[in-house]
Amino acid sequence: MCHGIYFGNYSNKNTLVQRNTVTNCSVSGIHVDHTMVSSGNQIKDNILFNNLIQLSLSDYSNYNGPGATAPYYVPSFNTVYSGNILYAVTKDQLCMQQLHVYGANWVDFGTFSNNMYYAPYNDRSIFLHNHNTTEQRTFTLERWQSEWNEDLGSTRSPLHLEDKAVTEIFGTNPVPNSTFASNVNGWGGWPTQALLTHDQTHLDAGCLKVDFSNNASSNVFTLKHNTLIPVQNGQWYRMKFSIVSTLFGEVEVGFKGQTQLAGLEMEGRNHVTFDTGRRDATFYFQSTISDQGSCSFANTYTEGTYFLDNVQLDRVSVIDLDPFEKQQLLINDQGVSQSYTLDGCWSDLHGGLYNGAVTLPAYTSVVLVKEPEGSCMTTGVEASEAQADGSSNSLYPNPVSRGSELNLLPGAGAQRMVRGFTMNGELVWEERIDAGIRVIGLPADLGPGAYVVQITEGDRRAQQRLIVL
Ligand SMILES: [Ca+2]
Ligand SMILES: [Ca+2]
Repeated sequence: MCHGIYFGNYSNKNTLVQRNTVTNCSVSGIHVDHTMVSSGNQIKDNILFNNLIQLSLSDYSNYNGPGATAPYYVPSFNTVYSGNILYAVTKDQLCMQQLHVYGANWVDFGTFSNNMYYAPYNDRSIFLHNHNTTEQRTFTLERWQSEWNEDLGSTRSPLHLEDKAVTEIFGTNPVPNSTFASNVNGWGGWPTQALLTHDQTHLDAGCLKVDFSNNASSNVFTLKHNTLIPVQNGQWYRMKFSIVSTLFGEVEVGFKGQTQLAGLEMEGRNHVTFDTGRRDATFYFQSTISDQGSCSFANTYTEGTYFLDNVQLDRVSVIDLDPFEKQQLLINDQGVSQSYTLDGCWSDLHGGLYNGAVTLPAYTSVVLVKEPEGSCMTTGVEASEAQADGSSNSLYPNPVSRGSELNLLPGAGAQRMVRGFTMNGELVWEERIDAGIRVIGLPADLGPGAYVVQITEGDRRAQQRLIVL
């Protein structure tokens, strides 16, 4: 067990753990184990970054030390957790884990406030495990706040990052009736007590509504499209969809092959949260089967209602993205302030912007998140404009206002192809430009942010970063 800071298994009272930085631990940053006499402990203002679990809580040691009395269950503790930064750098790390060892009822481990639950690659960042009942639950911060009435002043990362980038898309989306423009034909599921209806009030110009509250046949409803589509062993796929609901819940999603119908196997199994906030979910998997099958969405009758739209399953080529190119921890372990050189524009979790350098006071640390260059430019942090990546400036104005026109420098007079990618490498804009055309309109739905625009003319290709304001 590799914990950065461990509350011992004997007796801890009135202990303050404050303003520490803990990083790179193979288990937890801080492990707050409790005994039956644990009292008055506080975990405040710590920075926990890139540990497998940032903050781990348990009542495992209730069996140990003074006061230990069978059956060792304590319903609540008065431990305080406030002002901590809990930063999960990869999709497999957690912001908080709680192990509830001795009772069927959940333990209240104390008071939680003003923490930052940052998990840009997976917003299901809070995990509770009851060893007594074996129940496991995973929460977004919003659901944890709603159901536990804790952490009401706490925040989560505004970012949703992907761990891969698409370098090529093969063919067109094979999912039938994927946008539900006028009906939900071609979709069905089991058990038949679930109601599938066409809804025009959520998501994009028509979507599918699932309503499943009658569990006479099964507690779980599985939604699929009826026409089978193929996957090939060893190929990568990108599954995308939009989802929203009127309540908190989850869908288990993936691709179910015909050869997998009798069992629990599926390709690319994932869990995606739904709630009142729209999610545009994207994930990737490498198929282990060559088969025909369907995209599959399963939910329980206690979380029975959701709206679904824009279902895609594209065969793609992908590359892995390094999460440390977008997130970093700087630590000053010296007794004097120090300056650190930065590559480009970065922000701290409180919104402070740093361009080119950051200065840390003695014995402090900071978590920084990469920002588009435009963030520093438009706030005047840096006077000079950042240059495009390795190419001539072929687009202007840059930055450009959303929805306005963009000038292209004259080409050789041939037809050109313009492609726009997000900084994650996702293709969001593709347009063929006739010879001689030098002004093009930005797609109306291209939102503010940084993009890479690639212009191909014959066998020449130039690319440039474009900031949309
Ligand atoms: Ca509490
Ligand atoms: Ca639609």
